Amino acid sequence: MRLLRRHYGPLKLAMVGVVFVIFVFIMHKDVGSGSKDDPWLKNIVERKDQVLDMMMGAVNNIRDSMPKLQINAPMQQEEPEQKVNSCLPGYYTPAELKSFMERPPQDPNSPGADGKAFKKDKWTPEETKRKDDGFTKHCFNAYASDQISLHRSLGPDSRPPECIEQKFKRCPPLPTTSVIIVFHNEAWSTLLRTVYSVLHTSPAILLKEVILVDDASVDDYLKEELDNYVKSLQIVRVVRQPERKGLITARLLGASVATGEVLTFLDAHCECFHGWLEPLLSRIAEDHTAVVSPDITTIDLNSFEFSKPVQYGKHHSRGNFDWSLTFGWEAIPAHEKERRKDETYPIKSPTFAGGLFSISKAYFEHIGSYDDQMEIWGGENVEMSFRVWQCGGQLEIIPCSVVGHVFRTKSPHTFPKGTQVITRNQVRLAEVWMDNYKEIYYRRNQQAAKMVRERNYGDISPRLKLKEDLKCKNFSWYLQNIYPEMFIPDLSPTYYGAIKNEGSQSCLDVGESNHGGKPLIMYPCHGMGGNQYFEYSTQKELRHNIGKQLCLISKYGPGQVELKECQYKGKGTSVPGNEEWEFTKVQYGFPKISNSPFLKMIQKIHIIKITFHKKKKINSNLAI
Ligand SMILES: *[C@@H]1O[C@H](CO)[C@@H](O)[C@H](O)[C@H]1NC(C)=O
Ligand SMILES: [Mn+2]
Repeated sequence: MRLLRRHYGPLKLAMVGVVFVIFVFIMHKDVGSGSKDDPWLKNIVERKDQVLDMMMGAVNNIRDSMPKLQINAPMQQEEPEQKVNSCLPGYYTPAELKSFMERPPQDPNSPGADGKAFKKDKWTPEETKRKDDGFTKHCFNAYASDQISLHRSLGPDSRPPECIEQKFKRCPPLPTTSVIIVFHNEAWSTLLRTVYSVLHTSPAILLKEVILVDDASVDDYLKEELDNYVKSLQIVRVVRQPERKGLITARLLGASVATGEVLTFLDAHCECFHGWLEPLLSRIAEDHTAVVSPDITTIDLNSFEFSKPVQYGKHHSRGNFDWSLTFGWEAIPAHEKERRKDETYPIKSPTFAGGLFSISKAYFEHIGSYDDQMEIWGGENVEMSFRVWQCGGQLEIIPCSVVGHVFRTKSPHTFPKGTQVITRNQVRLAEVWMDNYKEIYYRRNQQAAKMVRERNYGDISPRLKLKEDLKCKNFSWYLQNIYPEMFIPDLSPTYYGAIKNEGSQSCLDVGESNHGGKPLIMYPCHGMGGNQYFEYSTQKELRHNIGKQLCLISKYGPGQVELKECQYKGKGTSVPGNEEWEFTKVQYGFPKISNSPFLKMIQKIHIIKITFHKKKKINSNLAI
């Protein structure tokens, strides 16, 4: 923040004042001695500029030659709102970092105590019904959550020793934070346990406030009852979005009222582990462009068991994306493992999940917060990932910071305008941040391609302006420098689209979550791309390459075609015979439905019999 703003300390002002008096004096002399038609007049103007330059030069000179301590003091006096950061040498003591609220003593045999699983042997029909209702409404076991204390402890600190022993420098001081929690129809117990968990684990000197942002919940208990309840918690307050607008606008609302130096976003069903906050804030104190996520661990959606961190040998993940612009996790590569000497080192991540993270409030605003024309949810995390990296920031996971989250297998929430808002959000991000690489995405998502053809994704000019103002780097820089492990499909494949069997009117489909190894299926053609997307590459392979480079391979005989990782990986590798496909017969006479290349491929490939290339002439039952 300090780097972004110019400061005019009292010292500097005094200098300006002194020099200005001298300046006025000279000016007086000049004007007094000259007459209107005197050539002096021109000279005075020139001289005025000279004096101004001298004056500014002198001030800057003095400023630059001063020892740093003398410069720092006036800068701090200037911002009376910030607490006077005395910045003593050394490290914060545990006493200084005492949490905002002490956890009440816990009965070790109470349900879910110490982060253990909730267990229950006998269920009355009424309890079973409550449990089922909870699942229907929240897609997690709200009944179990309701039985567990809102204050439950998570047991002893089981993080790696270097995390437990990590000390935090007093200088620069750790920034304060506002914790922002967006909720929509959240269960009472998960929401309040999240809040208490923050209050019980966050140092009082760092926790400015907890802001609960209601994205137009309908349940009564989340209205007045909640307002009244949080009053007793002093630093907790509720702000409301009257209309359901989704996560993005709700977060922007929370950020707009936040007064902490750092914004920390959490979901409404989290529990924070020992010492989760300090490492996040410490990293931002060190580098204000760091956008940092905790290591997110699982709170089981059935039992509410908290998966505790392990001391040694944790295999970390980082965020990635595929060419359908879906976020995912992957193991961190060897070079990143080597860079990290111990667990206190951050993990650089090409993308982030975007649910739980901290960012300097000033930097959040500087870097364009969120695209406020994105709707509801989806794509905003990938957008922010590309933007942060391309515009000079850092996206990192801090393993010493551990926060649990209830991961659900499906969303309990409705999309008021349907799930195409996700596609629309993705198109907006592709148009702004991906340059020509956006075509790779559009080929794989026909709904997106249609939206682009119809220019039906809103105005992106404010985001393009932001990109220009911040002098952000291009997507090819991002791919080369931030995510060199990412494969880049053909920018212009020979053909692409679906492979259709004209007879059965069905399409070749990789089936659900086929990452290679499973046989393919025939399925009604949906024309959306996705699982029915194939590319005929310049090497004559048939590639299904959204998340990985997968190729159609034949077993050199009758039988189903399979999907495997492509053998051809560029220089020094070649396409094996059973991955090479050739058109042998193109049948004409089908009605031309459209000129779009998508349909062209259907017309060309579906009506041909695909047989093996020269090496082994065996028919393959590709489109049966
Ligand atoms: C992207 O930026 C790099 C420099 O970072 C530059 O060399 C390259 O030409 C740019 N590419 C495009 C397509 O503009
Ligand atoms: Mn969540």
